[in-house]
Amino acid sequence: MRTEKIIVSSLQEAVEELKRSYGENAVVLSSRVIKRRKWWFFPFLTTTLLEVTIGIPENEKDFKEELSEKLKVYEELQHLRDTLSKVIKNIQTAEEKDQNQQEHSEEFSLRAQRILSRMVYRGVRKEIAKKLIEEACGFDIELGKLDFKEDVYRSLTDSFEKNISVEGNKIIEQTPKVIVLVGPTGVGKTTTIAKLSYLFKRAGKKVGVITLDSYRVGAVEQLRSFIKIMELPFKIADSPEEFLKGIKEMSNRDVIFVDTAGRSHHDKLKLNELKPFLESCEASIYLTLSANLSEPVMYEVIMQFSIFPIKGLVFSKLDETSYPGNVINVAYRTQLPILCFTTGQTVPDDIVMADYGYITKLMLEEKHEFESAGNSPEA
Ligand SMILES: Nc1nc2c(ncn2[C@@H]2O[C@H](COP(=O)(O)OP(=O)(O)O)[C@@H](O)[C@H]2O)c(=O)[nH]1
Ligand SMILES: [Mg+2]
Repeated sequence: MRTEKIIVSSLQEAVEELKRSYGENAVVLSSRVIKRRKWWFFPFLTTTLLEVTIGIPENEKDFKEELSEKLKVYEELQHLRDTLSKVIKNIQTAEEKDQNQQEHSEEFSLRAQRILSRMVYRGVRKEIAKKLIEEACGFDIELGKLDFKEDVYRSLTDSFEKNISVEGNKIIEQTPKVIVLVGPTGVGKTTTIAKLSYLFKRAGKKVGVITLDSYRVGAVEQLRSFIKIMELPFKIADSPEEFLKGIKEMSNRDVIFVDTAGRSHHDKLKLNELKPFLESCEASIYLTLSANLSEPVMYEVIMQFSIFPIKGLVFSKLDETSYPGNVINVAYRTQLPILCFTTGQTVPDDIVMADYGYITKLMLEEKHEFESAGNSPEA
């Protein structure tokens, strides 16, 4: 730190001068009062001033400039990175689109090619997307190519109907007596049971709920509070006997939802513990898969849970993925019917009973809105 002396008339002036001439980091080290003659020929007339010693950090100016230069570089780098990632994404999309469209330009009409590449971009495997589009199309003599039989939405919905199975709302009409949700921890089983209970109750069904999840702290309370609001009978069971007793007590109900502990799909022993519960009644068992899992992981979970007779699938957390094509691939390949989709954390709103219109919307819309299907989107 180097020092300098300045003469000022007040400390206030010293501080102002300091800031103005030496920057924010200069400091007052000391000060002393001095007398100065006003005019040389009247030596007895003096004025009182302050001599202030200030300390100025060495290379302060250089350091600040360097820092601001560096920050500028970082900002530019960040900007460049953002731009690059956008560009790469666009190039990939554009390349994929071009490739898909070129590959199929002989076979499909332009609008069919466009929908095909959109589906592939959204995660549907190319061979599955192609099969689905082919079924949605007929041969157009004028074009000399395959084109959608009707409007895009209608044609694609028909094709999904032929290739994928859904339970949808019909399960509310012909409800099985016992519906069980199994699946990995945290996938959304308990939340989904609460949503389903509401939907079935709203449709006039007598609903009961049993939970086998007495392991996790708070798990029972979470469900109990939903069920209490809905004024539904609720039981906790931790042995097959208690479970059967609960089922018996609720025999006047149209449907009993059974929530299970979210056990790790790697944990075979604990999965096996569930078996005697479920074998003791004729339960319809649905496996809950989070839509944001990768396709191979979904198959792995299905394999692990296939110690149970899985009747169908629930896809949760659809709101957490931009690539719902996974869901189509898994439903197409396993031919397991989809019971419902869940689309957020809010009970009871964030659920859609699976239907073909909704699946079509998932594929066609750039940003899918999560309300139940009904209106056909522009494609
Ligand atoms: N984003 C999102 N979160 C969900 C959804 N369903 C459940 N969750 C959240 O996932 C977490 C675990 O849910 P829970 O029902 O306790 O899972 P469980 O362990 O399978 O019973 C909670 O924070 C839920 O709010 C969904 O559809 N979307
Ligand atoms: Mg739970």
